[in-house]
Amino acid sequence: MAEVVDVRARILAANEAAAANVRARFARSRTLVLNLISSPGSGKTTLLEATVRALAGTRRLAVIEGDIATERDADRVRALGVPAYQILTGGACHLDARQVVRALDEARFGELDILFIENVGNLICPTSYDLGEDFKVALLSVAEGDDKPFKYPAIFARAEVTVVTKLDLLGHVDFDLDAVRAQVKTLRPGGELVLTSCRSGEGLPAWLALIEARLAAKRGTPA
Ligand SMILES: Nc1nc2c(ncn2[C@@H]2O[C@H](COP(=O)(O)OP(=O)(O)OP(=O)(O)O)[C@@H](O)[C@H]2O)c(=O)[nH]1
Ligand SMILES: [Mg+2]
Repeated sequence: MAEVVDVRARILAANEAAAANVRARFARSRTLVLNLISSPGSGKTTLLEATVRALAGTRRLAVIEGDIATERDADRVRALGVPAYQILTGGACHLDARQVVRALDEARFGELDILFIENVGNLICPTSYDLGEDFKVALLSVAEGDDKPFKYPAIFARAEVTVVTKLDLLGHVDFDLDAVRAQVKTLRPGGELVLTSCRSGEGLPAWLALIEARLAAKRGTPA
């Protein structure tokens, strides 16, 4: 048991060192880095597609995709003319910062305003791994149930921003938005909650404004 704890501590220490490397690179360039985390199918890539469509004309963007298999998500982003690097974890249920360092070294994105990292679809494992991001974004679709923040508290406590997705489906499922609001507020007082639908476009202006405000804050310029 002591050995298991030791190995886990060493893995996390190596991850922390790599995360510090990522953070230092992007502190110099004042690039905003987001780490998107949710269960499979909550709409991470769809939100990224909408986001890069809106921002690519004015911002230098790149995306790192994490999946256990296939280049599908990276291909969806590339189809929009934005560079994307696909990390294949070969079965691992989360990205770690060493993979992000390797991806950055290989991808050579050049100067960026915003880097989006889409983690492997999983609400649990990615939570413990700092990737050197400025902040984590937890996504929760209305089809997943309104009890999820309290059932998976760690991610909703660590994410500065929670995005509720697929709002257009609200009439078809039992999902109490106020209950989710209350749970997120308990787990992350002061955290931000954004309600979106990529189908109707609802909430996307608020999401984009949040990103621009964070970028301005990182650069010390007015939003
Ligand atoms: N109705 C509706 N469907 C959506 C919305 N956003 C995403 N979807 C659908 O949800 C499914 C999964 O979306 P993805 O964006 O691939 O989800 P993901 O979180 O990236 O999935 P993984 O990468 O596999 O974890 C797709 O069929 C999308 O079309 C939305 O706002 N409304
Ligand atoms: Mg995806």
